[in-house]
Amino acid sequence: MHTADGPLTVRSSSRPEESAGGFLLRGANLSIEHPFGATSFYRNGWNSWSPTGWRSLSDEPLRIYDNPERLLTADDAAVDDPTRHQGSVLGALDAGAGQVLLLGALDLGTSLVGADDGRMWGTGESTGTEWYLAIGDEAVVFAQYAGLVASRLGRATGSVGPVWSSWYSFFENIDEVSLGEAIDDLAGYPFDVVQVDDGWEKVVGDWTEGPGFPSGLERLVARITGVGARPGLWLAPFICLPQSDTARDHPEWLVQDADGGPLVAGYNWGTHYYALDTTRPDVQDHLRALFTRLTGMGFAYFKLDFMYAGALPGVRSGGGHREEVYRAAVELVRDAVGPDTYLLGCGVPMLASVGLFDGVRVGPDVAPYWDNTERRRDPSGPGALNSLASSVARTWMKDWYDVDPDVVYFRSRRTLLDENAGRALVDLALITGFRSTSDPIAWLDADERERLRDFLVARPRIERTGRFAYRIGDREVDFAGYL
Ligand code: 9PG
Repeated sequence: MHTADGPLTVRSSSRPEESAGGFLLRGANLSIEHPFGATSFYRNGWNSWSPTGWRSLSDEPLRIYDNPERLLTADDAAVDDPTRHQGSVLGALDAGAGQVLLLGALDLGTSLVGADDGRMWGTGESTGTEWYLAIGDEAVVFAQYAGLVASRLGRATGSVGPVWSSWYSFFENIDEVSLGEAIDDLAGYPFDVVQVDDGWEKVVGDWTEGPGFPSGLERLVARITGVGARPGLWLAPFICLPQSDTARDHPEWLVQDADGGPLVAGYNWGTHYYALDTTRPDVQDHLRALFTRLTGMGFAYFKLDFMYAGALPGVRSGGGHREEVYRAAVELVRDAVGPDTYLLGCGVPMLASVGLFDGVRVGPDVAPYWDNTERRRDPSGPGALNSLASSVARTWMKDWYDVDPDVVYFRSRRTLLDENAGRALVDLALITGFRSTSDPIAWLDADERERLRDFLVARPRIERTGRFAYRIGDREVDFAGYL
């Protein structure tokens, strides 16, 4: 291959075959000598929260530093390498003049793409791993890669309008009284879905109502349909906390580690947590019954969280590659909820979720503050900047699923975000088309309520004009200015 800067030399065990504006290659190890020097590298993280974006090869690699617990939760800890610019599934080099060189895996399985100032490499799990390699206009090349993957793994077809979620205002502090009031206040606002987030359940892993919901989920469903919205619910169905009945009553349900103990799948809620072995028929029965019950109650939207735990390396009773195991488990959920229920994936492995989820979170949690020095070395941590930085670098994934950049804020109370930062989040939601907020109407003044209404119905013309630059209606917005 030739570029304006000189030739590209590709080393692989197979002959490149021309396809889709680039080349198809096979192999466990690919190496490409490139002439671009210490240019920028596009790093893709493994799951929704994993560090993703462009970083100069002369800077420190984009990754999670000094925090093994977060590394396990928010990236592919098993293959982390602090010494290299390397990411999951695909990577790209800035070739100058709007052009990129992209290498991306087309198969499931652990594949890594990395680069230094002379070489880009891909490592796959087997000699049969298929890759796409292309050079050209950035948007075109990413779209060609996305299209090839979607042609293999499919595209879920559900669609959703504006979503109100309880998380970014109330967090786990929800009960039927306070949440019920916030729901009632949404009447007259054109929300498609009202999604109840973490805090409704007894404990993560035991998916029945906690003490704050004595009237039951059915009452909550009625309250939501009463304001003209579809009911949505958060769950993390593939994990359970050590203190859950699920973990205590069914230790045999848990994925094991190499020492024969339950595998620690990650950390949150001030504890470690475990993963369910979804290859077990009894776990499958449990999942089927859970989602049949919740769908039967009237939930039409599920935010399925911490899903990567279903794809972690570990000892499971059944066979199959961990990503195949994950897909089978999500397909089981899909079968139980039916084709018309919207599935939003969060904390999901990005590639392995293609074709299964209608929408996917593409960045870390947003927060009502911009940045936080403690987070400088943890780009997966909550914050508006971290969330925006990953999400704006993953808009090309729209060919795989709806791209959820997380909620926007209109409130001026209980937030440290200034107007500029608030505008950036709103613009990001407008370009992805996924609109959500957690602002309770009661927290908004008249002007903020008006801006929320405008946002919920806005359909501006969107045109991408650069890596991070867009025309939104008649405004020019370059997100590079925020990064
Ligand atoms: C509920 C929340 C919200 C939120 C989700 C998720 O990397 N981490 O350790 C990590 C922990 C929690 C987290 C995200 C990342 O939040 O993204 O929207 O639903 O769970 O508990």
